[in-house]
Amino acid sequence: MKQRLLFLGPPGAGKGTQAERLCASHGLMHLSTGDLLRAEVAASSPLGQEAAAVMNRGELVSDDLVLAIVEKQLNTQSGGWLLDGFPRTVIQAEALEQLLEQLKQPIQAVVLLELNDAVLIERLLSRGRADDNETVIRHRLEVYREKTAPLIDHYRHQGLLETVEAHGSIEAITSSIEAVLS
Ligand code: B4P
Repeated sequence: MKQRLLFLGPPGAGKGTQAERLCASHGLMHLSTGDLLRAEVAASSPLGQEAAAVMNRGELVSDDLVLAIVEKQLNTQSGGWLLDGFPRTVIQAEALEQLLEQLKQPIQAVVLLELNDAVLIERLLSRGRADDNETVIRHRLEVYREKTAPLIDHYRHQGLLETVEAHGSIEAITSSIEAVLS
């Protein structure tokens, strides 16, 4: 299976859920910018205090802050990895490409998890995280369309994009992802 991967998709598509399963069974490092930011928030670090308010409004944390976190993690990694929820803007994608060029570790595939808004909203409301109320969720979907969705064409043009329908059981979706990455 391919070893250097990105997961792209709207909030609630199941990026975190699928990334955890795939990394556990294929020995990849799971790098979730959402999880890393939530850990900073839980630790009440200066970075976490800055990120908490932004995340609870459904906005994106600044590119500089997220890039610093990712760079630190990738610099210490020699095996395969899966970036979950990063990049989320064209600026983050371009910075990532530069970093990976230096590390001589190009991306091998980008998996886009696709799901309609009604199911996304239903899933997030039942997850019930601090940033999961309906007003904030709708705003996160708008931010996704405006800032993250342009990355779909960006990676399609590079011939890296694989699209997976993210509706159905968790196990069936994992199998579909493994099939496009084999
Ligand atoms: P993330 O932590 O990345 O989370 P997400 O996009 O909301 O959810 P994900 O798609 O991972 O869904 P999950 O598996 O949990 O982002 C949170 C915030 O962090 C952002 O809004 C932003 O503020 C900040 N952030 C993160 N990265 C950033 C970056 N690069 N730049 C700037 N800001 C950044 O699944 C959702 C729910 O569905 C779960 O309850 C799950 O159990 C359920 N589920 C999953 N698959 C299912 C299935 N097949 N059937 C039924 N339920 C399912």
